[in-house]
Amino acid sequence: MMQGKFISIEGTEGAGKSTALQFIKQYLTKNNIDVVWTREPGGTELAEEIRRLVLHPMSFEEIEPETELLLMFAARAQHMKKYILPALNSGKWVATDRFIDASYAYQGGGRGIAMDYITMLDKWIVGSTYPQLTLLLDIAPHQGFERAEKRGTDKDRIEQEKMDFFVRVRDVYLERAKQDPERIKVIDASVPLFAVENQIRDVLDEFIKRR
Ligand code: T5A
Repeated sequence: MMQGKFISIEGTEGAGKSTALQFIKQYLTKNNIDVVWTREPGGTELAEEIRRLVLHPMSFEEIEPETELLLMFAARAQHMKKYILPALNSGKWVATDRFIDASYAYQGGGRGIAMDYITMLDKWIVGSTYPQLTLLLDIAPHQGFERAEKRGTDKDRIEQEKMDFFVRVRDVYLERAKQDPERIKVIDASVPLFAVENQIRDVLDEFIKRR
């Protein structure tokens, strides 16, 4: 069966993922690559409902870290089977705004859930369908926050966390990049947009050469 390529984009809040995605879309389209776009949590109708539940809950009941983790993986299970795998199996490229690394960073780093539990779910739900390339947009949390503030949109439940939460999130992302430098490419997202795009272009050029 023909297999497409799988790319994920990660980063802490306000790192510029959505902005970078626009650039990546244009880059891949220019290179005649048939790519589909998606995001996590979300990507299917049901997974988007879970996203709303976890990021914008209607209830004031506090969501336990374990519940949050399992909801992320419930959404991911649906997303994998209904969207990602069929697209990859039909030879399409898939680019997702966040994926598995976010669970390690946010629920592991941010919430302090033992990594072994996350690894267990990872092996079960993601298995070998790992992105071949992950662009990690790295920025100091306070700078990301300033950018997100300027955007002026309402904060979701996770965005309302305190700064030290996002410091832990960033630490886990960077640690994972250190452990898997072949897959996770760290992009310095603190610089002006054109300089971020230059770094992304270099990584994508290299990735396309290897495909
Ligand atoms: N989550 C997700 C988990 O906890 N576990 C999981 O397993 C998964 C999958 C999802 C949330 O879910 C959590 C993580 C998240 O909290 P999300 O939709 O990914 O949320 O949204 P956020 O991370 O909140 O992303 P944001 O939309 O807030 O930020 P972006 O997309 O990183 O930033 P963007 O592109 O909107 O840029 C922010 C502002 O900065 C400007 C932009 O114009 C914009 O105004 N900007 C720049 N300014 C100057 N220089 C640059 N280089 C700039 N790049 C962008």
